[in-house]
Amino acid sequence: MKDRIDIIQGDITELAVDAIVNAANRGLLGGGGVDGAIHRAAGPELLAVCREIGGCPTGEVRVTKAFHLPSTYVFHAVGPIWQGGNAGEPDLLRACYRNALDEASNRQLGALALPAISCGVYGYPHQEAATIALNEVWQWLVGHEFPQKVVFVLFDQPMYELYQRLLVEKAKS
Ligand code: AR6
Repeated sequence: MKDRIDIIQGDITELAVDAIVNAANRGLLGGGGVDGAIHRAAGPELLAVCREIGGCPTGEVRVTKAFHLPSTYVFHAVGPIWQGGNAGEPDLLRACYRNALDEASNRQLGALALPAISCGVYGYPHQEAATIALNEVWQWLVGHEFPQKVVFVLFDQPMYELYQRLLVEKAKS
């Protein structure tokens, strides 16, 4: 599976892939972090269609076009806010990844790019979140042809190195 997973450091808004995933909030009306960057780069048309959608529960995903972004779609995933770990956060984070992968699979997409959902403002511990992300993607790819490739896009170097290390460990196990 390792050959179907890429880990890069960078800005997800610059990727010309089939779909990028946004770490959104339940209102779907933009915000800071990767959400803010995606809305700025996509343009006001994105906010208009998000407003029509009218929100999204935690753990679920809503799909829009990507407008001025170089990708084709934006999958808006709402990650859990970290509250100490006993409020269902792991299941909700797993659901985000699975629902995004399911949308990519249904559309038979080539490449899906994922940020570190919940690892910024939402405060999810990085190692736990990265382990969930890699496990869910790995498991999905074992059982599905699509998406053909998953690209984890990490904004900063420590997060990039964490994902690299965990993927090497996963590939050995
Ligand atoms: N490309 C890739 N990753 C990025 C980018 C980028 N351009 N910008 C930031 N990151 P966050 P969350 C990383 O806070 O924790 C927003 O206000 C960042 O370094 O964007 O799920 C929303 O509107 C971090 O590792 O998302 C919600 O209200 C990761 O993306 C709330 O924040 C996620 O950080 C969602 O919080």
